Amino acid sequence: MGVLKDKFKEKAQIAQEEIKELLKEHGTKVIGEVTLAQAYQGMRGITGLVTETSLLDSQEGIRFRGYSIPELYEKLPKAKGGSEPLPEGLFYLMLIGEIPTEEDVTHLTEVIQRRSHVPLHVFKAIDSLPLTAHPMTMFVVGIMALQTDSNFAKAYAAGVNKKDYWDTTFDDAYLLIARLPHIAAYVYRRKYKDSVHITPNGLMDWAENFAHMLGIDDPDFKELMRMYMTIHADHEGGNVSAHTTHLVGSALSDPYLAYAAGMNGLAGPLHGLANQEVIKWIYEMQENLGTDLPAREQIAQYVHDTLTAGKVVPGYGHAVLRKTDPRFTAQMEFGKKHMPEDKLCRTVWNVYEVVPPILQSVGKIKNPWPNVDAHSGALLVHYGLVEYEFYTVLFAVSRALGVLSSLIWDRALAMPLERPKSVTTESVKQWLDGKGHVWGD
Ligand code: HAX
Repeated sequence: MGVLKDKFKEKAQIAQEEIKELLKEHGTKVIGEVTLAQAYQGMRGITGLVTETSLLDSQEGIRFRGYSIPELYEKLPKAKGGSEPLPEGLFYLMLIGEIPTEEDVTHLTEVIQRRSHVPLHVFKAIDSLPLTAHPMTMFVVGIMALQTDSNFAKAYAAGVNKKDYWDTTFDDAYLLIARLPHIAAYVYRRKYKDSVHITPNGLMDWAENFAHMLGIDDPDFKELMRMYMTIHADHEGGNVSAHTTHLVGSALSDPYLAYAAGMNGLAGPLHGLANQEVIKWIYEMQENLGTDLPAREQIAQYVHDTLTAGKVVPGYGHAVLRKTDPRFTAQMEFGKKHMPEDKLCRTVWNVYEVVPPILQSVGKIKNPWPNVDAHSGALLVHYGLVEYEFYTVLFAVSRALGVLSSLIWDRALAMPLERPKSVTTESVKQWLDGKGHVWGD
């Protein structure tokens, strides 16, 4: 761990100085204004956060430290014989801000493997839940049980200097990332495979070992896991999972508490749970229409029925994006390469042709295009991972890379307690009547 930590420390010291200067010179510059509508409507479009790891462009999609998804494919190291980027490399990039060499990534993989042992009480905590519990509930309970190992919490209790908060945050983040695949695989095998668990293989890379522990050793599935773990890792700072992790972390809650909180947000159907909702929606459509390859006209009718029933079309729309999500495109390309005749994938591609014009015609929907969740389930089903309630757990394991590298940066940059101002409707009415107000002039 030492090499990466030293490199991070060096980068963080430079960034601390730069930001200090930047704020000294430009700290009073205005970067936006806030309307009353924004305060009531989910704060869309308000710029009020700094997240170093990635930046989302509404037209182009996500860039990780300046690199788009196609650029990551070109530049990040791959497994031997593989063509998908290794997620460890993305973690390095988000943390350090530079594309790692193959040697850097191999080192990172080895360090992660050495730290992947999960204490027994974590499994016992998961086992105490009924089998009917949602996999995300089991997963988050596992993370909370692991919190007993927090180095940050111990260091804080011992009175560590605030300048060193980042150090144990770094250690906790690393340990969490190393252990999450085992916890997630344990949840999967407990719930769906009669608790027949698979021992981790210390010679595999992070995503490969995860696939192995899930029980799917097909080399193409391992490639899918490398891709999946890479593209789901981060989506700048305002989305619910990233923002929650940052917010809870800002109270100096340790990385386990902060990440668990973020993953509770990911478990919402408007966020990460949408990946299970998409596949559920397609299965219901197939059942309703009595075919596993519905025609475009049938899909169109089903979409209209969904909207008429007052429900959302899962996997479509986004709070920031206004074009097809490049993470959807990456998955579609994977599908076209590995399973061009797969009926479920073909249905996803037909849905992609049918849904956008219908959503556009509704008028109020700002983004009619697919997001990351519209495709992932169909690829997973192809390799036998059919238990769709588990899909958000996969997302959560990947998301750890982004939100935890951000949390390390939060600590290194001494980001303070987050505490925006709120108002009441009564105070708004008084302000509008010119009778005084509770916020600035
Ligand atoms: N189907 C039907 N209606 C939709 C819609 C969709 N896919 N997307 C947006 N709308 C509706 C909204 O519900 C809203 O309706 P009301 O005014 O009646 O409340 C209206 O269109 C305007 O919404 P918007 O401004 O376009 O979108 P928001 O920023 O409010 O919400 C969401 C963004 C992602 C939550 C939204 O598009 C949605 O619910 N999509 C379906 C669920 C989904 O796929 N979520 C995953 C998003 C990506 C992600 O975080 N992955 O983890």
